[in-house]
Amino acid sequence: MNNQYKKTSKMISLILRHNPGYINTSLDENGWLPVDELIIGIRSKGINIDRKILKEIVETNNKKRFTFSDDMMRIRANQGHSLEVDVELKEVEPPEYLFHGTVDRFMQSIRKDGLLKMNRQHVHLSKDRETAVNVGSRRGKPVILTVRTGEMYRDGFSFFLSENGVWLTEHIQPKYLELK
Ligand code: HQG
Repeated sequence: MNNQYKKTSKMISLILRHNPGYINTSLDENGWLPVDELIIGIRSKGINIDRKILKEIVETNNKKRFTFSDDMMRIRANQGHSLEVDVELKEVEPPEYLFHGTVDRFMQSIRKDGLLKMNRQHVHLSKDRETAVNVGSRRGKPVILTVRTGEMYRDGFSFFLSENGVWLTEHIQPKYLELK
């Protein structure tokens, strides 16, 4: 993806996950925004975009962050919201272990309170270590936590798998973390 597309993609993440007010609009309760409104809003920020470019950005997005409705009239982010929207996540039985990437400076608090969703709607987990390394690396030297998700599921906790393969849950108590 070229730099201009990357910049536009970040703006779309901001609008569809956190702040549609940035382009004076709002999402519906399921997180959808009319495609035309998004295009007009992005253009108002001086960025060149049309349906074809938007489709290309959605298709080439490295994490498949966005989805069009079947009729291509609306668009939403698959996960990662801080806004309270219901993206109709599928509840799924998780594998025995999932991973979370963080950094050492948060570990004292994580040992005490477990993993919290902080500003987002869920705690984010990945099925492979490599993804967790990338997530943690956004903040510094990554610390990778292994979560006993199978045990959590058997204890009655719910897990969701987003359209783009991110595992989500409400909270992870410290007792489910493999801590040395
Ligand atoms: C930490 C990106 C202190 C947590 C990524 C994380 C991911 C605690 C931060 C997605 C804590 C929250 C999500 C506690 C958790 N005390 N710190 N008790 N519990 N934390 O960004 O998982 O590019 O909301 O470890 O790739 O880092 O946006 O979550 O460091 O998939 O699509 O609090 O965002 O994807 O940070 O990242 P975030 P995350 P996108």
